[in-house]
Amino acid sequence: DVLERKIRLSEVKKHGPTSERPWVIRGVKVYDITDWIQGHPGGEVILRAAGGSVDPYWKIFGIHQKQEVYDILEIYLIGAVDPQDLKDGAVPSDNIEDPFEHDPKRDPKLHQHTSRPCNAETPGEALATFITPNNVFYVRNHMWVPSLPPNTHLTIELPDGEEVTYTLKDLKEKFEQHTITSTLQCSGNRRAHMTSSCGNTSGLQWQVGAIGTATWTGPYLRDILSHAGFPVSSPPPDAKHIQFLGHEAYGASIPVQKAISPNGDVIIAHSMNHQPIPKDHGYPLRVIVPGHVAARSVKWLKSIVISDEESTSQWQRRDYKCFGPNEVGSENWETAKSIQEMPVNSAVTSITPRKEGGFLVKGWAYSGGGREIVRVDVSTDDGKSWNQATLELPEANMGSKYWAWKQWQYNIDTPKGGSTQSTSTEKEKMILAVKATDEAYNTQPKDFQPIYNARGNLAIAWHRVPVEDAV
Ligand code: MTE
Ligand code: MO
Repeated sequence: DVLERKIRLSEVKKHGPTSERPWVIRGVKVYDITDWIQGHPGGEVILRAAGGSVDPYWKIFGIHQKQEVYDILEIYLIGAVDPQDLKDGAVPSDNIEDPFEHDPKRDPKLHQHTSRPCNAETPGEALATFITPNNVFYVRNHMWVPSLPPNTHLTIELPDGEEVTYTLKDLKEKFEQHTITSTLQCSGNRRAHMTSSCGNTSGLQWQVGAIGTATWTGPYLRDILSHAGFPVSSPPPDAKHIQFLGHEAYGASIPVQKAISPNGDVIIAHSMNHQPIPKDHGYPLRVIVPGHVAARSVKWLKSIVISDEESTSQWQRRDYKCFGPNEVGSENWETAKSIQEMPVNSAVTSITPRKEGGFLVKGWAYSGGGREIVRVDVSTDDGKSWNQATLELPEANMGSKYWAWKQWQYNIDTPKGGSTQSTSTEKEKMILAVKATDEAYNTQPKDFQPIYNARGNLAIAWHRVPVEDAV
């Protein structure tokens, strides 16, 4: 019986991520995963746990809490942890690595949905400014925050398999630097609104703050690819996707056209609002794909692969796709398109009573693909009549297209004029509704039901708010 082999924790520790034969512990059993790494669906991420317990990592990925996964692992069983090293029959917790040990402290003003991994949205006040300050920029982490030295390397893998590596210094000094202002929005922004209209969606219940705008600085990806030897003006036909891999194992990809287009403005950023990118947002390097869903703007960027296929990560092949309202449990993940450019969306972020009566309403509006917001319509009777909000026109260098949101304002005068406080019945009647239109004249649907999808992605119906909810 293999379990008769007793293995000391100190011995397991020697079989860490860089050893020739990496081992992991699950419960009190020890496994040699060397031959599994190639076949592990999550790739090399499992090495993060090598030399110690895999349990805290597998807790993060619910996908592992299945018998079939445990059965696979059982193939690689080599022994049990020596009872001398156990406490109450388990590996003592001070011997178990905490995946989140390098996570930074977060600003208490962020509205946290989860802390491990950190998922936190930008508070209303911070959504009212064109540039979102770094400390309150929303955080969407699928895993832990990797701790990286300032001079990590970025590797580019060309279609023929050749690799070219750049240091951060190279990226800052060998290439022309570009600064562009771009919005990032999570595909799940406003999911909570879809849930309250339709009853049920799975995923983080974001309100209106999984969006933000920052100024990003770094070289163009196009220039780096070209320098590495990729013919950006005449790409070979089998070079179809640019895959990005993060240091903690997150991965995603974009079509090659977006990466090489002189109007794509894809940046390998080292600065966010003229500061080194904060840890939560990808320190020291992240890709910024303006106009696309933020899921493609991979943080803690480790490598870039030019490929004939999309990234094989679950974040490319599964999570960020959309389906018809009836396709619940019958989703065809193979044929559905990955979300790339974002559709038009808008939201109310604050309703403030004015001294002179009435209310000042503020919000944002954004569309993907560099399509500028051209109009925001506001109704105070749930869509029977409409007026236009005032759009703010900030001065910002967005590069070749309109990559940022627009802030808007709208004044609601007190119904029937005069009184400082509207009566409660007047307020009850007042349902504020907002919709935006982009330069392609795309606009938002009225209701969530026809765009319902079980994952709650792309929640873009009119934002409707009873004014009595004003804060
Ligand atoms: N990159 C890595 N490496 N890991 C991640 O978890 N999350 C993605 C994207 N890039 C993610 C990532 C998603 S879904 C979003 S919405 C944005 O990063 C969030 O970026 P932010 O945290 O800087 O706001
Ligand atoms: Mo996201």
